[in-house]
Amino acid sequence: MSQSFDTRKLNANETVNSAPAFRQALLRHLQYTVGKSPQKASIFDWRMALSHTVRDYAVDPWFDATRRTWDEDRKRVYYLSMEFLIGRLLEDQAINLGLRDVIVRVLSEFGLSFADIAEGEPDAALGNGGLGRLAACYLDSMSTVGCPAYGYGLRYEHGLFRQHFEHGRQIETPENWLATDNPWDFNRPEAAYNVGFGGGLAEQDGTSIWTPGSKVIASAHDTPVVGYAGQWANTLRLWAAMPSADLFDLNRFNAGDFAAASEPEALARSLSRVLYPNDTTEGGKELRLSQEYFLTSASVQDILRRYLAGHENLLKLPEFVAIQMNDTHPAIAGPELIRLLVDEHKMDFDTSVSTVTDVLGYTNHTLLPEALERWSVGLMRKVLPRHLQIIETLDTQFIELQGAKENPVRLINNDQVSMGDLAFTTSHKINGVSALHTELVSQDLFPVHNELHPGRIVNITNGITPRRWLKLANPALASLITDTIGAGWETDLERLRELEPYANDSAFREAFGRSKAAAKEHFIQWLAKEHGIQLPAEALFDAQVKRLHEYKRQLLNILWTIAHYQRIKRDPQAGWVPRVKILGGKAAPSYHMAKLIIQLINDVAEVVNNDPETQHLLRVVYPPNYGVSMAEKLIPAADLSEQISTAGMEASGTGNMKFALNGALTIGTLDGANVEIREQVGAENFFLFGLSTEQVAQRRAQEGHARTALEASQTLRDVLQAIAEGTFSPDDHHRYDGLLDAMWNSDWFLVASDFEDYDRAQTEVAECYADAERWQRMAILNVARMGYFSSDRSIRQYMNQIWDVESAL
Ligand code: 26Q
Repeated sequence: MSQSFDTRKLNANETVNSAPAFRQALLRHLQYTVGKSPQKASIFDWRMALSHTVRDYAVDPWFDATRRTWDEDRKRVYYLSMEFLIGRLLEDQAINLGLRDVIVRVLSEFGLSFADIAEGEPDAALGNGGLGRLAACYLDSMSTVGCPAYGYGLRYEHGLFRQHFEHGRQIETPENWLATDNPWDFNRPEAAYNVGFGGGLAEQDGTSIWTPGSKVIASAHDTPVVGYAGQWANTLRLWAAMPSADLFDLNRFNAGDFAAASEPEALARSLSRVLYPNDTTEGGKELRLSQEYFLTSASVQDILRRYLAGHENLLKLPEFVAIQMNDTHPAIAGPELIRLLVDEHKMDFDTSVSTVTDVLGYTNHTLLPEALERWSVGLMRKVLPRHLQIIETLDTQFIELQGAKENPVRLINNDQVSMGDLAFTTSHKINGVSALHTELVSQDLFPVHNELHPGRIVNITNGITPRRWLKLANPALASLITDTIGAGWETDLERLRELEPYANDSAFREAFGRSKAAAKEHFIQWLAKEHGIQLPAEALFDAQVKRLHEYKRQLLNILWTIAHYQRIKRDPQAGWVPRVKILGGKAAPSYHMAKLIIQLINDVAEVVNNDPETQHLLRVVYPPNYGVSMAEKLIPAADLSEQISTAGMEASGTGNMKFALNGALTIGTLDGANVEIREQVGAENFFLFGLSTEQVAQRRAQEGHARTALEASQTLRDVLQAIAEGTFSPDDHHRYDGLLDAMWNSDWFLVASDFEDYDRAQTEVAECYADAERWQRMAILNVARMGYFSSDRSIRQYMNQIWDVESAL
């Protein structure tokens, strides 16, 4: 790959990249696609015209890549995911196509700002959190490294709910990203498949015949995903659910019962209506299981159709097809593929199992028992009777494989199908998402599988795309890097190492400081404009943004914040480092404790921010509706990154990587990818605290550990007492009774056990920040040593270790 950016490689027709050509294309779209003149066009009209123009540039590399994959008969990767948290696309695609500077120039001729126009695009929020964002980063990297690939997902009408606060409480409202046109979408009504549900089984010549009771049409919508420098492009194919024509009850309609006539239609459409807002399982929901099957069946049919268009012999499927399951959500892919090979293509059962296993890979993202998917046999029989039958056979074979074991692991336990065990038995490779997590997956989650199939479990530590999370999100730091080490780091992130010597260069340190100040200023402006909140630029920006979860311990953060507040109150003149506590993230609508923690944070903010004695030293802000676009502004502005989960509970984390890459220092536990980040950046450039995974297990086994820890910490007891006295909830002294009770009597997440050490680490943070030169040095070394966490590295590892596929570049 070229080191310096070469616009000629962006497009076959190099003249297209000039400003005059771009202007002409833009004005053409404004007039003929949008139907407006430059004089009458609104900012929305300009965004539509601009998006269509940029999209045109994506089409040539997209066609080329598709054609070459066919002509060269290449193996393709299929990434199946219930979530793709892609966010906005306009600036991202513009950057990858090398068009950003041209766009800025052309728009300025019309008195328009690219930033303002881009801001109007709704986030495609088709995911909850880390797992969905990882899928989006991997799409970008697969295109950038030239891995022929398709992302398959659902085209939810409503992505993740919108969050706002009323009296500090989270309120959810529907998200509506498709309310206005989606300019990136190529509708492909010809790519449509029937997906069957329910019905019954019949026997014929010893094989089963499944006759579904109903069917729904999956209709494809494609988005081109261009890699950096426009050398390759893949497809994100999202399925929309459509009622089959015979669903509309014409008799009822003609009889005047219009509402009832459209009921079955509405039911069919519900399969792609809304994303489930939980990032752990919500058991027993028929609609969720149906959504998972809908995605999987449509995708697998599409994959086989494409394979059979160029090949006949299904035994060779693994030579040309790799399917990756993003967690167990599409784990019905195993039984579905076996069903198609056996029932439709007449392959024998055992051959089909080994063929399918060679095709499939499974990525595990969690160890939490409540997050491991299980579906009741009753529900499976109702919705997918043939698949249940196949799973029962696989279960029998798996028991046999374990020999005369007394308590064999089973795919079906207590009338529940364990999707993790199913995914394992139907995959040739299973991967965890950080070194520590993979270790725990082998030892705690799949010890028996691991012994039966040594070498099947591999680690692929997560990564993030440096295009969106540095070049796009942090233009000031990105240009400083380019000015210092030259271009090329965008696709070779290890080159950031060349920055290391500059940590000792005072001129560079100053420039680095200015880039951080610029990112802070940008965030401050945005926060003032969007939320009317004013922040002091010189304060330490201390950020924890991620989904709300007890194991992520936002509670530890806010309890320490209260302790800090109490100390400032006691001695306001003690030379405190001014701090802004920034929190953000959504709680699952039914997760009561998580919502209570949000309310506590907002209640504390109300008191702390309005205290004239402390205002200038401590602020707490919780901007609502955290998502990809907010992250792009917030993360570059942070000085300190809070990665404080109970050890052993965060599979990897990827926010931790985004912060460190943008020059924030981490305060964190030895959990997930924190362990590897610390190894890379150096222990001396990382604020470590807390119990290790092993110590967590020991501590939990100690009777009354919560009380013991509390009795040892006067600081924490004072905090809990203030909460109990209603200091932060004067209107309701009992609001936090449940939370306090959990702290004293169970504390599963060991907030009390880790409090004192966290406090020690936070004191170190403040001391360090007071020494600006030292802090700057540490921050620069963090940036310089984060190259390993590029998602390009992760994707190359998947290609080599799991998919056995080669780059087409
Ligand atoms: C399953 C069934 C029914 C309803 C919802 C779900 C569901 C949905 C989303 C279960 C889990 C999720 C999301 C999980 C997730 O985001 N996990 C995170 O994945 C990241 C990428 O690997 C890791 O970095 C994080 O550590 C992990 O928490």
